[in-house]
Amino acid sequence: MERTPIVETPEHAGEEVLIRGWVDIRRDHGKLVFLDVRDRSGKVQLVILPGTDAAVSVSDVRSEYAVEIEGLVKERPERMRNPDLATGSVEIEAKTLRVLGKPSVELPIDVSQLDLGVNLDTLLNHRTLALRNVKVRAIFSIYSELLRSYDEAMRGGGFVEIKTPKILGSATEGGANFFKIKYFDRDAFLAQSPQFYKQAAMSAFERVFEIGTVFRAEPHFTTRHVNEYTGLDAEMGFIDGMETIMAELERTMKHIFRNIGEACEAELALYGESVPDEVAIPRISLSETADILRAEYGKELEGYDIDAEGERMICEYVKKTFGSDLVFLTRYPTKLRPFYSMPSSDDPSFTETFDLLFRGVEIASGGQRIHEAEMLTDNIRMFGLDPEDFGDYIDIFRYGAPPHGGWGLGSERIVQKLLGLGSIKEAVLYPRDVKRLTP
Ligand code: AMO
Repeated sequence: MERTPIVETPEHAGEEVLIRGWVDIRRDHGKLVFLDVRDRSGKVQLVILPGTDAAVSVSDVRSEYAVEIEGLVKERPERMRNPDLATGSVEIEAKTLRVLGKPSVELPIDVSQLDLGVNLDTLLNHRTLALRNVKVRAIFSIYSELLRSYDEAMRGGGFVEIKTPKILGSATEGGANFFKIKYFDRDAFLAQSPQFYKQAAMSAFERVFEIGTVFRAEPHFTTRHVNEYTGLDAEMGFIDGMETIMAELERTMKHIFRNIGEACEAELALYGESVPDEVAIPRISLSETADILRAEYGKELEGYDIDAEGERMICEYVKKTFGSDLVFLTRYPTKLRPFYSMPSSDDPSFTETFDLLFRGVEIASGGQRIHEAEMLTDNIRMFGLDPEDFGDYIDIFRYGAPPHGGWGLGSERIVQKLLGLGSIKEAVLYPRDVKRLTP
């Protein structure tokens, strides 16, 4: 008999089916045994009657056994239906039950509960098992839809997908947040962004995107940093200015949220969350932001350096004033942005750069880049760096490059804020932080 996905069992009422899945939970009622069995499509209740073949083989079956069952799909009386389950209208009367795989240890956590009720460390220590929990799985179903939608939005905009090297001969953007590794008989560095390579690829393909691993040696213990994350990057040429880039990112975010809203309704409902309303994303300059924070919250932005609290405040203000969960903050001071950022033509102490904030947290950084070799060389010097160390990078512009720019978007932060997760680590399958390298 062919396997029937559990979610389709109601279509087979009155027929025999074969299902495979994990035992979620076992309940014994006198001589009757009930099993909730789940597969990747859903969950259904099984009843095992005394005297059947299944009654013999079910004797030692417990939670998380992998099983195969043949049985009769029976309609349940109206009053006994479970409206929360797609399969709540049926029950399967098992005839045979075969154990395909079984736990050989006491399970450290009970994954059949809707809420696991364990702290973050326990959750991550038992990650592989925790992933079987319905709410934990929902995070990664949404994550999967996010990756697919980003890809779709980018291709739809004429962007070519690229993969850039993650083992580098020098630290990409300077700074101290890179990991040094042994590379045969010399040192190498793990890429802390695809920045230079995506600009190089832009100079040939005009529009490129990458979904890739980013390594950051940041010794932070925060709810929004991990040391390895997945960046959603883009770079585009022939722009009119940074507005072209923001418009493209806005289109992309709307596409992502629309898709997640449609494809992941059940997963969002488990968290009582929904995707942001589709309204225009406001653009507010850092100097306007400083005025707003001073007037509304009595907070001063020293040197326009906005901290996590300021980001939360401006998001709260934008939500109540414009009804938007997202906001672009623009024109960051030159000294707070990387050396490749394009200075604003009316005031070179500011740059044509932006951050995109979502529900209180920065999810993307981007901007227009310097595309002239001479200006870039001067800027590198101005930042106290040696142009000799950036020869390959400056070459991109020696060969002729158009006005361009792009963004780096943190995938895990999007999911964290979308579901209201306490820590970004809940949105990473196997997170890496200062202390954690396993599992
Ligand atoms: P930036 O360093 O701001 O910009 O990174 C871009 C986005 O990546 C995410 N992010 C992180 N997520 C999790 N853990 C971390 N430690 C972490 N650090 C950053 C954030 C952030 O907004 N090259 C530029 C981008 C560009 O201009 O194209 C860059 O890397 O969501």
